Amino acid sequence: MLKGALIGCGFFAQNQMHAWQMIEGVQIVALCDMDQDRCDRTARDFGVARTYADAVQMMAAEDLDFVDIATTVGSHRMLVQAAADAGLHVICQKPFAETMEDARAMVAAVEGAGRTLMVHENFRWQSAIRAAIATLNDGAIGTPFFGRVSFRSGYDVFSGQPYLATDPRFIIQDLGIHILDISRALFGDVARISASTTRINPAIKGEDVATMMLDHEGGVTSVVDCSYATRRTPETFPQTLLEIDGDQGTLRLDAGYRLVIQNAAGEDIRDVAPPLLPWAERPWHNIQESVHLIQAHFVDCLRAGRQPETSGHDNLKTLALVEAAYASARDGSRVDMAGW
Ligand code: NAD
Ligand code: 89V
Repeated sequence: MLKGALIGCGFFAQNQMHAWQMIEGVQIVALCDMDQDRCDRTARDFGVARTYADAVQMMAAEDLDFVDIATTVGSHRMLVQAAADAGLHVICQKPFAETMEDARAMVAAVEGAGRTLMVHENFRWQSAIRAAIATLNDGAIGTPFFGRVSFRSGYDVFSGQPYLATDPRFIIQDLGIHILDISRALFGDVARISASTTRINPAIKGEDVATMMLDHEGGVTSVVDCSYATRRTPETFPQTLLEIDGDQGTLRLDAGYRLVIQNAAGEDIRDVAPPLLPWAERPWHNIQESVHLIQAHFVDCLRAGRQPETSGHDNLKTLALVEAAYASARDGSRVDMAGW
């Protein structure tokens, strides 16, 4: 039995607790949150016996294999370092770090302790995105040369996650990070990026629209476009839509989880909608299912002693794109990723 502890019992951690309960051979034996009420409520809801206000005390007192860090980004470096010092494996929520320096330090700390570090970068684990990746890798449209990876919505994310309205960085750091990571999962690593951003919603501090252009090392050009200022019907939150051109066909992931493949064989339309897990709620069920899939992957990797697909090391490349996109939006440059 793998024994874990959850740190941070807030808005999103409830999904993580539901998902841990679905995975055989794993038990969350302790919870930690500085907010006693949240911690107690989560302990009651999920039948966890022991709670702590201090993560370092918890790691010292409990016999753990891993910690699941579900706090917001400001606390990640301290908590990951403490977990490495305690010799524990780590799964940590995105955004992994606020700076590349923090991210590299965390990767080095866990690697130095000989443990596994995975970033909870779950969007590439959504079943519709997995279906698109598999179709592309099967060669159904030949060699891709263009991709559009698009997330446009008017959904009110601020009521569930109020901190998103007050952070000077919003859409690239919170949501764009997922969409950039999907582009990497589809088309590989990136040689250059440029970005422009704007803020439409006057009630928030950061940017809520970002349009980015990526030159991938393998030759694909992708456009990654994100907006939380888009009033559309039907509202597609939280779907990522795709349009990919290859030298032998096209692939689209349309609204409603409809995967459309056109090639010399004709047109193939597949329903790739995620299942509605018993504890999930529309429209979040897409994200909620990916939480189960990514946590199951973490456990598989621990058991097999292999690196997770979205390891801390891998996530440095996604984080570098976030930083480079902000730099490009600030000064109008096209950023060469070689230096990052
Ligand atoms: P939240 O503010 O609701 O919850 C965070 C909790 O962590 C709070 O209860 C807080 O008291 C606790 N906390 C903070 N620092 C702590 C510390 N040092 N020790 C113990 N407890 C501490 O935040 P949230 O909306 O649940 O977001 C958490 C993280 O999850 C964020 O990084 C966010 O970006 C991410 N998130 C990811 C997804 C996804 O799909 N991957 C979706 C939503 C949120
Ligand atoms: O996944 C996230 O980090 C969320 C959301 C999808 C709502 O942007 O903040």
